[in-house]
Amino acid sequence: MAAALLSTFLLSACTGPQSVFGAAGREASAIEDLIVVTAVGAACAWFIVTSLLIYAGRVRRHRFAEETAQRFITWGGVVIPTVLLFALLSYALWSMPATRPWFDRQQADLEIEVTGEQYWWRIRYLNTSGDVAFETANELKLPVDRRIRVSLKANDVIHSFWIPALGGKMDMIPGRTNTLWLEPTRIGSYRGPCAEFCGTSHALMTLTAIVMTMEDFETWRQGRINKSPTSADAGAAFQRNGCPACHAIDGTDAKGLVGPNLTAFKDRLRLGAAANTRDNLFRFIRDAGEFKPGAQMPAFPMIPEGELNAIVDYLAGET
Ligand code: HEC
Ligand SMILES: [Cu+2]
Repeated sequence: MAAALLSTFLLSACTGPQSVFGAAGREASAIEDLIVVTAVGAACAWFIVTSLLIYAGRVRRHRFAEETAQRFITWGGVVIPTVLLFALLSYALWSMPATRPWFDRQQADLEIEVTGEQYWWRIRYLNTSGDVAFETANELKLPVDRRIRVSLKANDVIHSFWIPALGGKMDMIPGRTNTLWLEPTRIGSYRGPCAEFCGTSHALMTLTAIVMTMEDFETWRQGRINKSPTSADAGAAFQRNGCPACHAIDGTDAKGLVGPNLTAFKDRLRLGAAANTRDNLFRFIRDAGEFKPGAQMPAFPMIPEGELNAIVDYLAGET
C-alpha cells in the first residue's frame, strides 16, 4: 500500500529543481521525512478503516452482539486512533527542532539578507561584522555543507521565501526581519517561487539557488568583493540613458538602489523570469512589462536600436 502510494508520488513528477522530494538541504530532508512518515501513517489508517468497512459490509453482513460492538468501538474508535495519532504527533513534535531550527548567530558560517520586492529578490551578502559586503539579485549562490543564516525582509508588500529543495518556507513582512537556516547538502541548481501572492507578476517572481563547492563560492565571493573599477566609456550608453538612476554596477558610477544590482549580469542564468539571452535582454530593456506585467521598471521605447544594442553589449559582456 505504502509502496503504491509512494510510487504514485514519484510517478506524478514530484521531483525536480522545485521539490521537497529529493531534498538537497538539511532542513528539507527533515521536512521530507516528516511528509513520508505522516503520509504512510495516514495510508495505514485509511487501509484499516477501509478493510473494516469492507468486512462489515461484504463479509459479515449480520448483526454483531452488543458486547462485540462495544469492544469494537472501544478499540477501533478510541484506543487504536489515539495510539496512531499520538505516535504521528510525537514524531512531528520531535522533528520540529530539525525542520525549523532555532537560530544562533554564533553558528552561522555565512550571513545573507534577502529582501522581497515587487517582483524580484534583492540579495545582500554580509561580512563577519554584519555589514553589507556586496549586493546581487534573483540568484542566490551558496556554499555546500555550510550553515547559512538568511534574514528575510520585504520592501513593499508581504512576500514569502521558499526553496523547497533546501529548506522551509518563511514569510517576508515589511518592517520585520524573519530568520531562516539553510544548509545545502548537495551541489546543484534549485528553484524557489515567491510563496505569497504579491501582485500581477507574483508567479514570475522566482529565485534560483546555486549550490557550489566552498572553493568555487569563495572565488566568486572574492571576485565580487574585490571587483576592480571598469572604464567609464564601457558603460556610456547605460549611463546616458538613465539606467543608473535605479541600477548599480559595482566599480562604476552606477549606484541606483531602486532596481536589481546588475554587477556581473552576464553570469546570471535568468533575466526577469526568462533565460538570460541577448534577445531577451534587448526586449526586456525595451519593455520590461512585456516579460513581467506590472514590473516597476519603465519601458524605453524611445531608445534607438543602435543605442539599445550598445547597452545589451555592455550588460552581456559586463564582468
Ligand atoms: C525607475 C527605475 C528603473 C530604471 C530607470 C531602469 N530600471 Fe531596470 N529594473 C528596475 C526594476 C524595479 C527592475 C526589476 C523588475 C522585476 O524583475 O520585477 C529592473 C530590472 C532590470 C533588469 C533585469 C534584472 C534581473 O535580474 O532580472 C535589467 C537587465 C534592467 N533592469 C536593465 C535596465 C537598463 C538597461 C535600464 C536603462 C535603459 C534600466 N534598467 C532602467 C528599475 C529600473
Ligand atoms: Cu512576491
